[in-house]
Amino acid sequence: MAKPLNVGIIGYGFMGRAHSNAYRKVNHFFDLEYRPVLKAVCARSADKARAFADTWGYESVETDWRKLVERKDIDLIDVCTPNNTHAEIALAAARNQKMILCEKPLAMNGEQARQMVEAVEKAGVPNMVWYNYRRVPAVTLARKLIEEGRLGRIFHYRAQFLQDWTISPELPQGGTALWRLDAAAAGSGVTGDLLAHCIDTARWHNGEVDTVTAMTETFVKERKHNLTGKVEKVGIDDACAFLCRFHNGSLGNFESTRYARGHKALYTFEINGEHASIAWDLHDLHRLEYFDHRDPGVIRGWRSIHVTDPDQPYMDRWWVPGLQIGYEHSFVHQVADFLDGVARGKPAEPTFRDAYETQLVLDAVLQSARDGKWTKVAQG
Ligand code: SOE
Repeated sequence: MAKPLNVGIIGYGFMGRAHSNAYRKVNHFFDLEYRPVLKAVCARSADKARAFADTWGYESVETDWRKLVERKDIDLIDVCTPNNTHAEIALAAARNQKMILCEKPLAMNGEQARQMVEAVEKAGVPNMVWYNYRRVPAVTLARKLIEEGRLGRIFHYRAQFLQDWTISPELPQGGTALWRLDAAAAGSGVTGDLLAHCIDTARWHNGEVDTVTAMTETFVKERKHNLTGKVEKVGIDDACAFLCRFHNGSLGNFESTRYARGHKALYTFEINGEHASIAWDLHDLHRLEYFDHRDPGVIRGWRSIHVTDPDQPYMDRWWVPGLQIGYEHSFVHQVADFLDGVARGKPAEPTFRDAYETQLVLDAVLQSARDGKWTKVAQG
């Protein structure tokens, strides 16, 4: 029988649901030493917390996260709140010796992230950041192919994350669901929200980023603020594009926007190496496109690998070959890897320290956009 690991989750939005679903499913599909127990959900509104607890099966409800992180019956704190609250909660959770899982981006900026890294490392508590796309089997397979050297020297890493949900100037900023548009709560716009994913995956595939040059734009300059009721200046970036140089000598090209009409969550990447190329698209997440120049000329071409076979990452845990899985499974995989890491005393990536490096790239991108200059990424 797996040992219970008591979870206290803070926040009940989109990510609260994605994580809760993963906690509930993980032991049905993975053989693990630990079993998450949904002990408590915390939200400011008792009614909403109670409704969430009833839906997902949490045993209790808190309305003050400070009480939750002090509770003796909680082993793990899961931070699913807006970005401006991550640091304070994580520091308190570390002081209380809790394991911590934190939503991305880790913090509002590199300095905050550094304090969070120090706190979890000083406390010696397992920690991880929910950069879930690493655990989409096709994305994990891409990393495996790169590690095996199939691409050879890498020349280009290209990624985009395109959405279109904020085009209307009537959309307010701030408050539940719309805090991503409020700079005070989010820190930045698409840079921290979407490019953070692309950077995390890119660093995982292709190593560290040395320098960046970026531009950002805020297309809608003022929006009504849900918390004050007043029309206020918009402080987030609606779009961001940057070029970078990776440490391995390859060139990076990244773009994100919430103004790409027709695209809901089009996260794509393409990697070009001396022998082979790889491409992936979130809208078709179970496929990995692969081109290998070493194939005989008569049959050479892009092949579309349907990632559903048991010898492909994570797929031995699911159905039979040919039957695909989806977005929510990336979170199940992440919990499985975390619990496995706890059992083996070997932390699953990305830890806070790893996510801190991503935060430093985000800082450099935003700095470069302000200065209009190539900017060196600080060393963590
Ligand atoms: C924004 O719309 C968002 O929900 C991000 O916050 C998530 O991290 C991303 O995976 C999907 O888009």
